[in-house]
Amino acid sequence: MKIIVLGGDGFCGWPTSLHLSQAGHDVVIVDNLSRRNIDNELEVDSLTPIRPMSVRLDAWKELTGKTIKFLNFDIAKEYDRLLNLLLEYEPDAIVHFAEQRAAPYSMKSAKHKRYTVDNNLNGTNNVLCAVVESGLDIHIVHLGTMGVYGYGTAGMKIPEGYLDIQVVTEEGKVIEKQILHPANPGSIYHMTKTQDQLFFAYYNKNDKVRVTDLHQGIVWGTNTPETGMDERLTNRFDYDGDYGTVLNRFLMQAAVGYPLTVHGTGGQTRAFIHIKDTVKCVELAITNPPAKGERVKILNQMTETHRVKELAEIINGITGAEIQYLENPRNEDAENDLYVENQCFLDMGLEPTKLDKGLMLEVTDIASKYVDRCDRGRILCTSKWTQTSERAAAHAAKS
Ligand code: NAD
Ligand code: USQ
Repeated sequence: MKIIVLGGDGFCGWPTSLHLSQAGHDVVIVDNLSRRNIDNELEVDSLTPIRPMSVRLDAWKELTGKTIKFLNFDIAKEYDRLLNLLLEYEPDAIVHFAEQRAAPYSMKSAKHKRYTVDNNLNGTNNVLCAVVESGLDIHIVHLGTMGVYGYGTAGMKIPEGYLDIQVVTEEGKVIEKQILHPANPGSIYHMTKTQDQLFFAYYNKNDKVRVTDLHQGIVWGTNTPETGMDERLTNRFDYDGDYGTVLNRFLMQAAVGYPLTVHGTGGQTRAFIHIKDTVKCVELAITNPPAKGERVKILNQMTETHRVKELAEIINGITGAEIQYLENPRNEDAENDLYVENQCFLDMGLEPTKLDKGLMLEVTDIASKYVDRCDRGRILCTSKWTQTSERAAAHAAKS
């Protein structure tokens, strides 16, 4: 198949591009390198040394004989380039990773909130508009998030996108329906993903665009068989307080001797998936597309759930790392249970990679190898969900 990977330089996009290329697909990466620029803004760097795109792609060609083309442009701003690419390349599928994906970054300031909304919503709308304007029947596979649902349920499993409901009419007749699961975002970033869902539902209804939306949990791990082939192909490893995600952060903290930073009581339960399964799920989604006219296919892309505190205790048990309970910078429930339906991927043949001591040590090994690249001053999460601005404080003082 001919596949465009939007955001193919990122943590999930790079290993996915290599996995698809290795599987025999023709891959074109589009990325504006905004993630690398955000590292410059935050004065932090991936724990693993990631190479420039040309070095990555030359190494891939040298090792496998396969060519991946790279185009550097902004899908949220350069609509004509996106449309022309579709018209010239005529892809079968587009995988859309190209969004600002960190909740803490999206909550840092008004500027960061506005950037996240502008980038994510315009990017997704441009992709959909371009597919419609191209007249081509391109399958869009989008990376969404488990966070669109919120993390609580009424005791039932969170379904794959659609909720069964019963409505009672004035005459007392019970009507059964399926609706998009109510959205309950916990950050501006997560809110953009709930809006993405509405774009997909609309363009699917109006233009019959074929879309698969993958509601992914927190991705952990670093390398896949392909990125592990050579150091020049190494995947990025985010550990800082804005972009590092909880399990990789804890594993890296254990490796560098930093107390594990549990927010609040650590009672938050979240869904997880290993990066090796992310790339397999995306391939499964591409090779099992919805039919023309079928509603948006929503799949929960996760393999297990864990409580944050439980993760810290597991890592403490393996490495002896100290656990520190910190005031939670986020506005989120202190405790929640989470049950998630993920039968669709299991039915397609996914064999989940579960949390396992060996795999966790693989991550701490990587972290230990690059310990000298760690800036300990960037570990703590400093982005707060609610802030009293100087102006609000001044108004409060006046009244
Ligand atoms: P990432 O930031 O590492 O990668 C995103 C890539 O997209 C970056 O290389 C960035 O430069 C590029 N990009 C962003 N905006 C762009 C634009 N306007 N034009 C062109 N390129 C642009 O993030 P990731 O961790 O690889 O996540 C990829 C996707 O998966 C995101 O949409 C994210 O919401 C979703 N996701 C990630 C996780 C996770 O744990 N990492 C979990 C669930 C869902
Ligand atoms: N947490 C800690 N200590 C830390 C870091 C985080 O206790 O040092 C807690 C947070 O307070 C939160 C939980 O761990 O309760 C998860 O935080 P996270 O940063 O690992 O994940 P999150 O902000 O939800 O975002 C990540 C990705 C995002 C993706 C989402 C999937 O960055 O792109 O959409 O996971 S999900 O969580 O399922 O919505």
